[in-house]
Amino acid sequence: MAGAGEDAGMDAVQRRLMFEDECILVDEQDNVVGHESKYNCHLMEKIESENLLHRAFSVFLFNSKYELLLQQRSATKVTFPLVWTNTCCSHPLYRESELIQENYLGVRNAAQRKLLDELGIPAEDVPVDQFTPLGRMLYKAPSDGKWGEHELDYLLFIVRDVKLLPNPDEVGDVKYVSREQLKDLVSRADAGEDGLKLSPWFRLVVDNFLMGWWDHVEKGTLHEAVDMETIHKL
Ligand code: DMA
Ligand code: MN
Repeated sequence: MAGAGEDAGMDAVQRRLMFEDECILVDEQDNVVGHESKYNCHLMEKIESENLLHRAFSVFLFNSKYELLLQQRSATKVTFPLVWTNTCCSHPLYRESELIQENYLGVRNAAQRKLLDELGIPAEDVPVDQFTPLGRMLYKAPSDGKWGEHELDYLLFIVRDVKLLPNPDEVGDVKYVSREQLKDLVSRADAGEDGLKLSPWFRLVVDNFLMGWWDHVEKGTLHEAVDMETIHKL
């Protein structure tokens, strides 16, 4: 099924990451149970036949005006190209620095790595201790026939003004949005406006958590919203 020939059209940068990145496999309680290539972790056929579930993170970065930074994924992404989504998403990798469970340091390190890689945000603008892990959600979402996600996703919030230099291999466009602008974007995506799509995981966060958490961002009370005990199965 997944012969190399079928991937002939895959972007070279994204292909390299598909085989270089080794994702962390977890069970539904988020215990580490192994590791597997990013490629295999995102093949729907493997996800279904081997029930592969991997660890991921989603960063929501707000500026000091409490606007949320969104990114449009590049056209060359293998999964969910061109969709609009939260600031930055990826996977902690199966390596010592990103497996550290204490205070979620592994996930924080991965988030700092990918904010630089995708958006050119210098590490000093996003110190690892400035992320607030708010919760975890488990979801499955097909991208197209072949590819998809099945993730246990750490939701990390951070409020910082940052320097940005988006990497065109990863990011098509970026913009900061107010709540009203986000609501408008969601309505337009729901109405099927041409070319405007939101990622399924961002949509789950918008529908289940985001507006309440945004209140906490504005009031400076994010710590009150933290629930790292529950794994929300959505
Ligand atoms: C994967 O993001 C993580 C989530 C929460 C969807 P991604 O496809 O952007 O990962 P990467 O940037 O590593 O390709
Ligand atoms: Mn994934």
